[in-house]
Amino acid sequence: TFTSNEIHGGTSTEVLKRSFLDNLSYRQAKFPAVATTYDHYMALAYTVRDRIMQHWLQSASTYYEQSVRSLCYLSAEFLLGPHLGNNLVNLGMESETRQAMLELGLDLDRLLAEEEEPGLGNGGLGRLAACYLDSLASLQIPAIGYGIRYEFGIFDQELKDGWQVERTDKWLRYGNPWEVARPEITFTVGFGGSVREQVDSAGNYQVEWVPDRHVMGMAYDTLIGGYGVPTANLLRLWQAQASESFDFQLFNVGDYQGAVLEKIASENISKVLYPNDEALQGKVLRLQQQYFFTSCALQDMIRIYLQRSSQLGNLHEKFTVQLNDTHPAIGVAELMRLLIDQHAMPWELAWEITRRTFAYTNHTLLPEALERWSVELLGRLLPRHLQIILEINRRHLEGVRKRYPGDEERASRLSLIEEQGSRAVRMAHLACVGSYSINGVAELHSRLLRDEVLRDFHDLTPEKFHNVTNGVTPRRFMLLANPRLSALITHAIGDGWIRDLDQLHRLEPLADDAAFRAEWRVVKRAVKEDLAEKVQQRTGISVDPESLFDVQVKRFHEYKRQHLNLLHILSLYFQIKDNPAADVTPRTFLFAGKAAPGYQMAKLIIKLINSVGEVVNGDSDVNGRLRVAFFPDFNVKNGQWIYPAADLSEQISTAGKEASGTGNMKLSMNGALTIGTLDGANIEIRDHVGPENFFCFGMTVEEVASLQAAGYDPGSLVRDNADLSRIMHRLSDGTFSRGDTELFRPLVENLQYHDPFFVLADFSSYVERQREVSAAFQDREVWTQKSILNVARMGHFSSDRSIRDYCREIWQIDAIQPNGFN
Ligand code: 26R
Repeated sequence: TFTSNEIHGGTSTEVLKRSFLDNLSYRQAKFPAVATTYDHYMALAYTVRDRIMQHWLQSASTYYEQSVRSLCYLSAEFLLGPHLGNNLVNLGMESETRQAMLELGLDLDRLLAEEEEPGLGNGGLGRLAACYLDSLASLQIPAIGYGIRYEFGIFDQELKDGWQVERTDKWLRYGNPWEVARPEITFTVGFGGSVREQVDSAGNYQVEWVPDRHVMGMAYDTLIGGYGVPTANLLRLWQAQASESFDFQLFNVGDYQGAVLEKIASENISKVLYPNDEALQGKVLRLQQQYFFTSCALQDMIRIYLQRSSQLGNLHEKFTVQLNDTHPAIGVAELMRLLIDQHAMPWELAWEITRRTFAYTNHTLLPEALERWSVELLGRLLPRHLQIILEINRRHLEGVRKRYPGDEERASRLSLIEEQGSRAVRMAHLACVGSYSINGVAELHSRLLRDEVLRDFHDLTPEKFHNVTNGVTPRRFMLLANPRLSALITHAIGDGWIRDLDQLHRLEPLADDAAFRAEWRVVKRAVKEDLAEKVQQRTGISVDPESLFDVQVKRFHEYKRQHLNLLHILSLYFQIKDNPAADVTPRTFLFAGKAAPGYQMAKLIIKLINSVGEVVNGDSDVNGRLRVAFFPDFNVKNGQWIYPAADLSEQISTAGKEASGTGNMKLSMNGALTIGTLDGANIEIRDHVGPENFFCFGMTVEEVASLQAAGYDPGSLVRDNADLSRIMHRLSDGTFSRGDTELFRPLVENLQYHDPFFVLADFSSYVERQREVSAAFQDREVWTQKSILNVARMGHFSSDRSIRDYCREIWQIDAIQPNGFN
């Protein structure tokens, strides 16, 4: 017999079997003879969750007793990926679990495959938030992640005739064993209505916001356990629920149908993730989502604070709030409202606390992704917040005018309100004024923020500006995704690298060890075979594990230039057509990624990849030397298959456009060499791995700017380059579209006449560097050496390093060991 502690916390094979069978009976309500694989997955998930729960209870009670300073990470997206495998890795119980399942006649890998991943994010920004949660827990930093429990996450992608088709993601359909519903933690969030101003009996000026609608936010908690430590933190996601008490009773007496419809409208707020990145739509539902989760998070933070203290004057000492881009930036106005209207605080004190509470991370420089909300719309949805924003702006501009007398242009540039055209609130400006820290996500990006996009704010408050280069978690993206490589590394240098990624440097001498290089190649070969099998299953295309795996996986966007990659494929293809006996290095071009459903050009690029693939893959002159495959439905799970198998990582955005990139890090950490522009974190990756182990090409930010200024004429590049003009011609003559000369015209014309992302300008440089890649791959010993050196020198790009930077430079938060585990 086992104690309760053992049943819920033990990790021996015997106790795991017992807990698993208990959960199958008492939580999943199944007897063994009728239990499905999914039931087994659920029973195992509950078993694992209990083990993290113990850690969380210890951590939470320690945080409470010691009244620690904590981080609130506010993000509209958390792209977590499957939990089960990651939790087994972090708890260090994978092999015991595998054994326990085996003894029960079950295969752990089959159970792992059952999990429907929570895709509550679009791409980089959401996945970064998930990596940071892993590092915060692993570094034992008291933290809460706050976001939205979307019922439908990012859509599932299918391909039909080479086109992207979107399918709704019903991730909650069969239940979610990882979350704990907290109906007792529910807050009210108001919308609309009006603001009443009055003078009370004591002569005090009073403001009262009377919303015309209320929605409830209910908490759902997911535990995030650290790697190899007894610490766990919370991810608290808010679900919208109709509020019976306010609307149902008060406003809808006698109109039952209408009341139910209104209930549905309220619950729509957390229904679906907006699948657009980097292009604003200005939809009111999106602003409702942003305000909804931000208000719930701040109310929850104040509730927790008031458990230990009776007045809010020191709120900023116990909490700091990181804004993941401007999506939660309305929080600046909301905290002011809560302090002033709900807690009777004077403006000056409330402003002091607010400014010392928030810190802001910017994730994009693209003008179309900078959030602006029309004053009219914001005033209708959140009249009190608009009033507060205008007052913040009045005081802010008063300070600006005092500092720069007569400089009205500067004042209008710094204003929170854009006055040209229809008036709009600039959310990035609100975030800058209402925070104590502003940071970019890679050195180049932070410099461009300081010198260009937020230059006037830098002039005003240079001390607020920081850089924190992004990082990714080696637990998920090395240990879990690539167990073979991880075992080889651990065998060579011990397992300290998993918590301290700089220890990978110890691999450097082994790059010169022929026996180690051979083992490295055995691993790479094996993971390429695994991926080849998946590619065959998902696409029907057979690829040769011996060929160079050339991988570009990320969201589809013109600035990321998947079409530049395509132009290179076409240049190789026509080279073979000209001379079928040409000596070409066999390559498999693998693409994966989703396009925003409304982004026609991105969808056309996906179609073109598949169309080119059809022709190239079926051409007997090519004879299998080139293969083009599009792996459908790129998500965290599929990424974990792809990253380990890449030889070459394509990071080819127009310089100055990719804020950081994080896929670049995941690929390089798994031994891919990069072909990349001097953009985002590519620059720092190149500095770390050494320029001789990185294929750099293309214009610099400065060169892009001067070409732009001089007047860029892409058409002349086509005319002057025979290779390029043939490619452009063939794209529009029906060669890749079964005779249809119209299909790809929008793409071809856009490149010929506009080329806003300088694809053609970087083409020759790219093709030239790709020739070097092909040659380098022929010498496997040298290639392997470079691959090992890439991994050995990527320690800097662990999200542990990023979180340490944030803790030291921005948050001033220390690690805490849970009591009872010392
Ligand atoms: C406003 C709305 C349309 C919107 C804009 C942008 C919604 C979502 C986004 C996503 C952006 C901000 C994003 O994901 N940016 C990426 O952040 C990563 C993490 O910092 C970077 O690595 C990556 O370069 C950047 O594009």
